[in-house]
Amino acid sequence: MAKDYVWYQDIPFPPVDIYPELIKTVHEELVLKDEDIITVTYPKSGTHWLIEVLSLIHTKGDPNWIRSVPTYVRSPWIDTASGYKFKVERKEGPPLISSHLPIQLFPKSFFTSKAKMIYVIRNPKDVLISGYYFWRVTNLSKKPESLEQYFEWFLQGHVPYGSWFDHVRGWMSMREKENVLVLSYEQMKKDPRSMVEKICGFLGKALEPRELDLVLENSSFQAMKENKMYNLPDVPEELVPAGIKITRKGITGDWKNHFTPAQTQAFEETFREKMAGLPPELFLWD
Ligand code: PPS
Repeated sequence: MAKDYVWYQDIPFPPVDIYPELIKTVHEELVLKDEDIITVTYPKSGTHWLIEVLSLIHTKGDPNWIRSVPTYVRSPWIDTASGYKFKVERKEGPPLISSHLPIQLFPKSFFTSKAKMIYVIRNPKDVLISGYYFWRVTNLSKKPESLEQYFEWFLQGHVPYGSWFDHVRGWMSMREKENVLVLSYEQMKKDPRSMVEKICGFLGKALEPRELDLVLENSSFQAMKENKMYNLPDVPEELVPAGIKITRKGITGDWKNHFTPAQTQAFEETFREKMAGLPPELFLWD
């Protein structure tokens, strides 16, 4: 059955595999290492895609690892109980980790470490649509009854991991740091090769041209759709019914097929108010 949120410090979280004491422990006690490579996103912004790219950069394009180990084991979400366990018990392997936490609840140890973080930002209107289609058919979180309802929840921040506006504003304060790279979903779609090159530069990794081609080939939307280790393997059917995939459409601008003119106007007003003062070049979408 669908559940309500669990709340911690006024942020709503999906209630499966997440609980307030865990978030507190992750925030206060989890020690991140300088060699950690962290994917941070607001949900539905391209998290899995970036993890696939990072995994493939690690294997120099060889798809064996991504095809044999689930995404959430390769790059555990530290804000879930199972992911936290994978992270603290992991003895070897690449130091990839993931999180959807807002900045104020992120492990404190990060802010004095040299761990590298990549934050992916996506057009929040598309984030809203992607989230609506995911949460309404899964039993991982509070289920919206209609897009109208979810639209209201989104503007209020009553959706998993809270307000998009607060999440992005919070993390954008780190964008000039040497160990933080901000990417956009839209840029990744437009020019994935340049994005992979940028990530390699940031991580100090070099790929041969053929290896770069393999990274791109194996992280394409189609390749990811077909990768059984990517689309929530092993998650019980009562939580994620068969056939539901993270890879839904993988396009930019799907919001245009859904928003009414009144919703577009209301959304843009909220955006202007909440994101005032941030440079417009951070928000490269239409
Ligand atoms: S989650 O559940 O919060 O971790 O979801 P997340 O991975 O952040 O985002 C899911 C959306 O990313 C799209 N996606 C991709 N787009 C383009 N190319 C590739 N390779 C790719 N992989 C995943 C996915 O389809 C979801 O967006 P929507 O709009 O729902 O299709």
